[in-house]
Amino acid sequence: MPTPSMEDYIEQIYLLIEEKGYARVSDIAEALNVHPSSVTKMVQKLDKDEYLIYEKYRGLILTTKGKKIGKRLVYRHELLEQFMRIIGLNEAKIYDDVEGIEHHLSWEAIDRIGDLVQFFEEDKTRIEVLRAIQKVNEEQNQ
Ligand SMILES: [Mn+2]
Repeated sequence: MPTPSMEDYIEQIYLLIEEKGYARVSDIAEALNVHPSSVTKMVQKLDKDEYLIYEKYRGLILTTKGKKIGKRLVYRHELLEQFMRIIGLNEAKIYDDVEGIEHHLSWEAIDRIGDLVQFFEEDKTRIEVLRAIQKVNEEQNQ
């Protein structure tokens, strides 16, 4: 099982490859706001654990195992953003809150949140009902 930090790297590498076709150490460093030497170190560890293949001058590619987990990590992040949006969290807080919790939920919890997101998406009036409750609660808190 990858650690939270390994998950962040695999997730970003997967996204970069999806968006640009490749993931350079400098791009990963920028995306994760870390020093390139930290990226090199982590990439070597991910290579050793068979999530990717890293060749110093040729760049890196995800293995089948790396792609599979990368895809799930990106899905998890997007699902949690969708969940935060549904529950009415302020847009400015969504990214950081998802980054804060995503590594600490079980896959079972992710699946159940998936059910809940589906419940709201299938009938948008459900979101309106939730907003009405929130409006009342907010007024009471003032
Ligand atoms: Mn994330």
